Amino acid sequence: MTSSLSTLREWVDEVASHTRPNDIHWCSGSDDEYTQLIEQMTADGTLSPLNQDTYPNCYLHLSDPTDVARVEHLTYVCTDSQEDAGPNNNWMSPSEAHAKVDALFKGAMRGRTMYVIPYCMGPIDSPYSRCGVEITDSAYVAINMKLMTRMGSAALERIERDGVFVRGLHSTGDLDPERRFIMHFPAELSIKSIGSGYGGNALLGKKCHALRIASHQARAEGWLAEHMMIVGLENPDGEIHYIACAFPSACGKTNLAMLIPPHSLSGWKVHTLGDDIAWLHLDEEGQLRAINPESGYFGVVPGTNRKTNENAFNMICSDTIFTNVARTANNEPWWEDKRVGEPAFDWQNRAYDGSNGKAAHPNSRFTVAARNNPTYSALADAPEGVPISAIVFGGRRKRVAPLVYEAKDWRHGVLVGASVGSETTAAAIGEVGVIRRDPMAMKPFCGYNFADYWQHWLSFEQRTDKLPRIFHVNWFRQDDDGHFLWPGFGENLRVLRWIIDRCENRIGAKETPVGYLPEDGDIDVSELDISPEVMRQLTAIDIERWKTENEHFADYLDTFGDRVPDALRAEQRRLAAALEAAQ
Ligand code: SAT
Ligand code: MN
Repeated sequence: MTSSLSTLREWVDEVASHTRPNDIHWCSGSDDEYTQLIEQMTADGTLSPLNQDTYPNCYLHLSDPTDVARVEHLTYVCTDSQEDAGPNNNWMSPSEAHAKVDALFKGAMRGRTMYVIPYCMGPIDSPYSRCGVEITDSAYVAINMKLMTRMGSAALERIERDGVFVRGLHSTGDLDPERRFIMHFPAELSIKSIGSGYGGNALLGKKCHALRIASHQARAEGWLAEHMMIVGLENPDGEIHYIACAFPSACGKTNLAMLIPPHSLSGWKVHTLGDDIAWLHLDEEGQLRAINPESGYFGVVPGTNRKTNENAFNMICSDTIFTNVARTANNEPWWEDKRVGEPAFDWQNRAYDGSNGKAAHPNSRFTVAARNNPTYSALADAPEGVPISAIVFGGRRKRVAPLVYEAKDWRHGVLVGASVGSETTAAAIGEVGVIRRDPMAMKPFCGYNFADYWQHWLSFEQRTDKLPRIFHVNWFRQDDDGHFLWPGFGENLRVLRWIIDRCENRIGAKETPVGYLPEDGDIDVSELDISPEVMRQLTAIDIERWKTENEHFADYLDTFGDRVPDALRAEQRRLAAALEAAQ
């Protein structure tokens, strides 16, 4: 046995003797194993089959009602020095964190099966991919990991070749929020998560490994691990551009990644690479290339309908695990704004009569293999990934941020990314709808000090002259009555088309203090019921609001002290001066 596999076995033995499971199951990742786990979970009640005639191979899992989203306040980055974790993370010293959770893990798997899940993040034969092993006592985690990652024997073989893997230890514990912690140990390449069975808290390949631990590795190794979807857009001439977009959780990355072109752009084709995470590397020619480390989607269900995302709507009619949705009388899954059927039971399995709030939890989710997506790109499995033409940041903003603008250069683009603000959503526990700073949409996911992270972003400028252009979009602008000004969803392709035309130097732009904006008429709105006045509103810059925004951002930078890169501060001051001069 090679050293990495013997290290793995030793670790598994060590965990078993501490957590005391009834038995140990090494996941092979086979389809038979998946079917068997589903049968077992159906028998013990953790899953219930949905209507198998209309939703074949679809199942419903209802979580504990206190365990429905990521818990950012219980998520820690454990580095020797608190400064290295930065003000953007909760911090605990590694020794204290280990002691705290190890006490909770003691005997935690008694009476349960321990699953050992080897997985690969990224195409199995890509030099950019990285492996991990998650040990968990949750069969729900095992079946989700099968859909979300390349899991099982092939990953184990790669671990043997690589000699390294990220260790993730997970137990649902007793689900008591008082005994729930998600701990990251970047220097040890390890994660310990206890007390939650939900999504990003428990599927450790996702945010814990592919973002928090990977961002730390990426900094040391010269690449980027980002909260970005990746999509290829093919115009009627067959020219494809790949773009990577970073938006906070539940702001439409999945919808954008699989959008359906509107009628007036019906010659366009969409190729989905990923909906949540991108790993970006410079190749030998200095071109930035992206892979999606995941192989499935863990998407927000409410709001998915034939109009907003027909591809997703159809995709989740088979082979899907639903979490915390409601059910109709004939046992079909139901959610708010599904626009077909009526809820009979809510997400807590209570008869639904409208008096208990929403029928589906606002953060209810579907898990489905990416291959089920009708617009799945064949290149999603390409070891070399895809070349990125544009990076797009965005948030959910009623005001301030226009529909789209382009950064003046890479350095300014880093400022644009670092200053992203967004209204909070149901994807994390906490108040919904308040504006918070969410740099690069990585606030909950950057495994180290944001100041160092911005410096890392800035450093790419010295390494190549082929960097992609950087843009910012906002699909969520509202008028004074609270109506959305932009229709969003498939219509967003109109904006992406402008972005591609900019990348190809095919179209001019209006220079403003905040960056380049579309000239009147340059975003094609044919067949849309949207007046020139509304388009002007969507592409207008309110200098006073921007000044306030930029001042808030300067205050935010101050919270990172001396570690903030000078170049970023200089960009912030340049913007302040440009806004002043524009008055
Ligand atoms: O819960 S997850 O982190 O997996 C989903 C999300 O918040 O983006
Ligand atoms: Mn996400």
